[in-house]
Amino acid sequence: MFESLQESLSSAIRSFRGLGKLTESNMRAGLKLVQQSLLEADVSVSVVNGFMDKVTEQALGESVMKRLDPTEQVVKIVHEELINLMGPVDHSLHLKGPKEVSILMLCGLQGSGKTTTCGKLGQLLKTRGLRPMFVAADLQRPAAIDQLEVLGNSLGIPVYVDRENKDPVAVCQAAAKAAAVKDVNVLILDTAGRLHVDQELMDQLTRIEMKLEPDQVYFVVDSMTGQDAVHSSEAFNKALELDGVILTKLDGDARGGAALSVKNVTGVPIKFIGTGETLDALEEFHPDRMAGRILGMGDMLTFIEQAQQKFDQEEMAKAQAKLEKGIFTLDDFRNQMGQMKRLGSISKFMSFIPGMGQISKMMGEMNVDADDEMKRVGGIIDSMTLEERRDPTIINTSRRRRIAAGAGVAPHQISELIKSFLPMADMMKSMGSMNMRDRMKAMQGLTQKVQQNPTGTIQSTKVGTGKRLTPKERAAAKKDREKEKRKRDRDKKKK
Ligand SMILES: Nc1nc2c(ncn2[C@@H]2O[C@H](COP(=O)(O)OP(=O)(O)OP(=O)(O)O)[C@@H](O)[C@H]2O)c(=O)[nH]1
Ligand SMILES: [Mg+2]
Repeated sequence: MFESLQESLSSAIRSFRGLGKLTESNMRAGLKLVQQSLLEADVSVSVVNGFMDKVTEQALGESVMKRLDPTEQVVKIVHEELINLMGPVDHSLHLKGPKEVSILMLCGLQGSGKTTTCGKLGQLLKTRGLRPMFVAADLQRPAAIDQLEVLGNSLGIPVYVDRENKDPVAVCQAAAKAAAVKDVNVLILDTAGRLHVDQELMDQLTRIEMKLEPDQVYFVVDSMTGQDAVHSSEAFNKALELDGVILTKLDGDARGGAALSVKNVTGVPIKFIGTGETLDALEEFHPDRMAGRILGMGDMLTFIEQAQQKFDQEEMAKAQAKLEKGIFTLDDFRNQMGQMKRLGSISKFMSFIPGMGQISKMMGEMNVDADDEMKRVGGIIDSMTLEERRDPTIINTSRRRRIAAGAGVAPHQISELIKSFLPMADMMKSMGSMNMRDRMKAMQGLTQKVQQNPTGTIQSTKVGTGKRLTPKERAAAKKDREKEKRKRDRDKKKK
């Protein structure tokens, strides 16, 4: 999401970091880069100007320049102003009590994602224990009704359809009557779209709004259309009282202009974002998390929330109990990877983890696929014996060769896996006994490390373990390594 904006903003921030001491003139130069990034991301010019005025005023203030860490302060100011720009957002759907019928009305231009979003909202309401019904109020195309019916069938949500009626207002009114009888407590109106904002469409929507008095009216808009999305939101907000914007297709390569401008230009906040074609790809929009994502700080909270929904709670509790006892083996690692898979693509979820955005991009450039990598690692662990998984330090050359043959990889890849696993295991173990606050702090420390050195593997801070190799063990390890190298050279020659 917003990769190019993320990239250009991080490079603007790096330019501050490279400066050593900040002066007014190089601060201004750095801020100019921030401004450019926003303009390139298609944020509307007036929004950028207002934003930069606020940021500049604070950044050049005495309190910032005098601090030991002015760059961090600038990042903090930009972060806070981004949050102010997009928020605040009230996520409540403002539904009536469960015994009454509430109405959500979706409107938007053609192809913006209204019908898909109906499905996503329907599913969300169901998981909240409500009983939604879709209303086919798009009578422009007969296929629109079919699309909604298919959607309703797949979700087990009833659909109110009247193919004879040509007046969407009458259809909605009849649906509201039917809802009372049908044991339904939320109606979701799927209205018709047009290619452009036109008077006829607006009149139709205003009539529906007047007659049905929906509890919430949402404008569904395609984020890929950039500033046009902002203009159409403005036009719809003039005709209807919009309660929120739902910004779709953020999984594509939208530049961010719409997400950053809508609230400021229209006064209507973005309430939800669509992040994919599947019906679970709807997220509440949190300006603070989005600002964090844009600044490459990752979005741990969304990650944790989605993880909590999808992870097997029992497995997680078992893993946690083990961690508290200071146990984290390759088996546990393998299990966690299995849990991660439930979240879908690993690559997608890497973008949520602080500092990982850049790494996943680099992996992409090097043609390394995170999902393939996970499969490979899984294969290696599968080829180990139980004993080896519990204590990988017992893996010597012959064991390594056996595992490599089993997993179909080169022996040095086993060593690499173990080398990166051990510090991670240390970290996991030390976090196991922490409370949530300390854990977040540890995560933050890790984030900073990754940001300073995004390509490096995670380095564990050395702590005395009391265990040292004896000279004899060291010599044996060295011999092992040399033997391994000779074998590799031989293999290479053979090829
Ligand atoms: N990638 C992605 N695609 C989406 C998202 N939301 C909707 N789409 C796709 O956008 C296309 C149009 O979606 P619809 O829901 O039919 O749009 P609509 O606004 O109902 O269109 P009309 O009824 O023709 O006005 C479909 O191919 C959807 O799968 C999203 O968040 N991400
Ligand atoms: Mg539709």
